[in-house]
Amino acid sequence: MLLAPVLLLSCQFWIAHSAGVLPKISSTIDPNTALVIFGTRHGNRNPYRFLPQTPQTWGFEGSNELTNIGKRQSYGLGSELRKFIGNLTSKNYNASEVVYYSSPANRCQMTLQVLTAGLHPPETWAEWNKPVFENWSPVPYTINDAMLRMYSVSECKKNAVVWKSIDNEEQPQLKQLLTEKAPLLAYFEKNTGWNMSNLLNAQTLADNVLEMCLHNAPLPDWITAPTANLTSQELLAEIMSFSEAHEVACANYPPCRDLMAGYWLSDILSKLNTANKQSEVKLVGYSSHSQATLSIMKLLGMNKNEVRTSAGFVIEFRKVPYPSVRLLNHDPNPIDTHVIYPATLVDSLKAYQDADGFINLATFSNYIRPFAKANWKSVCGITPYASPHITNIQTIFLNTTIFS
Ligand SMILES: *[C@@H]1O[C@H](CO)[C@@H](O)[C@H](O)[C@H]1NC(C)=O
Ligand SMILES: *[C@@H]1O[C@H](CO)[C@@H](O)[C@H](O)[C@H]1NC(C)=O
Ligand SMILES: *[C@@H]1O[C@H](CO)[C@@H](O)[C@H](O)[C@H]1NC(C)=O
Ligand SMILES: *[C@@H]1O[C@H](CO)[C@@H](O)[C@H](O)[C@H]1NC(C)=O
Ligand SMILES: CC(=O)N[C@H]1CO[C@H](CO)[C@@H](O)[C@@H]1O
Repeated sequence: MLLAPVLLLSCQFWIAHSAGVLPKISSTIDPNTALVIFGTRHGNRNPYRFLPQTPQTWGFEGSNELTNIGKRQSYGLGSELRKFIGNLTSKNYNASEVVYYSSPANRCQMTLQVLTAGLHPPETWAEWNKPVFENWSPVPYTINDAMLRMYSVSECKKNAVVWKSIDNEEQPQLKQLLTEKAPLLAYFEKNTGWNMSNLLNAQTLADNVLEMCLHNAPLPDWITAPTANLTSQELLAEIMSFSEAHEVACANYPPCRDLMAGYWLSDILSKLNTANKQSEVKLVGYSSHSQATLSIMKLLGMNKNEVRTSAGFVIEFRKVPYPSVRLLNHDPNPIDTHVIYPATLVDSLKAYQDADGFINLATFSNYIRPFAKANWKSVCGITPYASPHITNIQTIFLNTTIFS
């Protein structure tokens, strides 16, 4: 029992510091920025599967659904984006100025809904029911499965190909985890009854423990008073290290990374090109999952190894003094507060940043263009006249589809 308060503290400490040292203050938008594009992973969500005996005090939304913490994170992102863009767009929703896209998954749509509530508090003519909805008005968005949730597009034959070595734990980093952490995984397996030779189960354990920490729920005895030869704090950190193992492995594996984010990347490239000509659109937003969001951040040339819930990227585009883009990260810190800050770029792009951190649009476009795949059907192996008798592949990557 003595351990519990200490562990609770370390739980909180882990949450507060899990994103590393984040800047306290967000970057300021460039005065010449004409278009802002952002992408985000959905906010905090429930695990795919609950540990036995849980949830008792949390998890009522159901498996994989957005939690209240996820709503707060996403609202925090929307509010911070509004502070960042200032009057680049009106606060009221204006259909000519802003465009939003979401994965069909409930958690992504709900993320975008609360995010736009933070971005678009209605004023004057847009107010409609002030007593009940003082600061909220509906904001529409487009659902795009292939762009933002490619991993579950059943007619994309390529999914089964690129996910196979991940689902089978054959990617080097997954194999290494299974070998190096074998005693630990055996300890998890003994206490959860879940087969830990499938690392998705270790991820699900990490997701459960994270929710327990966030909700101040009691942790199981085998974590607070471990019989394994490590302290409860060490065990907690070890469990958390399995978070999103498969999604990170995908983003590190070029065939998977490119399939998850190539079509999305082509949309961003096209938005930048349109803005460089003439466009009324000033803000574009996307709500997606970890494998696509981490993958696209890598394709955009950002140095990034994980993307937490409600975290992602921001791109500023300006035409003056010359067409150029600047890349930023956004991260929750850890729940209601959100911070937007400069991205660390890969060396080959870093060399082209000017004093403000902007890169010539032509240089940047040349860097990303090889990965941008507007024709996703062709990338997926869908031939124009093929008959649709391919639905049985759906089951092959079912295990991948339930996570994000
Ligand atoms: C927008 O904000 C900037 C900076 O705060 C200010 O200089 C500018 O006048 C504002 N523009 C409009 C149309 O309100
Ligand atoms: C909506 O945005 C467009 C394009 O910027 C602008 O012309 C129009 O005046 C805006 N509408 C309102 C009501 O602000
Ligand atoms: C216990 O310690 C031994 C020796 O340091 C180590 O090899 C083993 O992996 C540890 N067990 C667990 C469950 O971490
Ligand atoms: C766990 O899963 C692996 C691979 O699917 C299987 O070989 C092994 O027998 C399973 N272990 C148990 C205890 O069911
Ligand atoms: C390897 C593995 O865990 N396969 C599982 C995939 O999902 C189905 C149903 O959800 C399970 O029955 C399999 O065991």
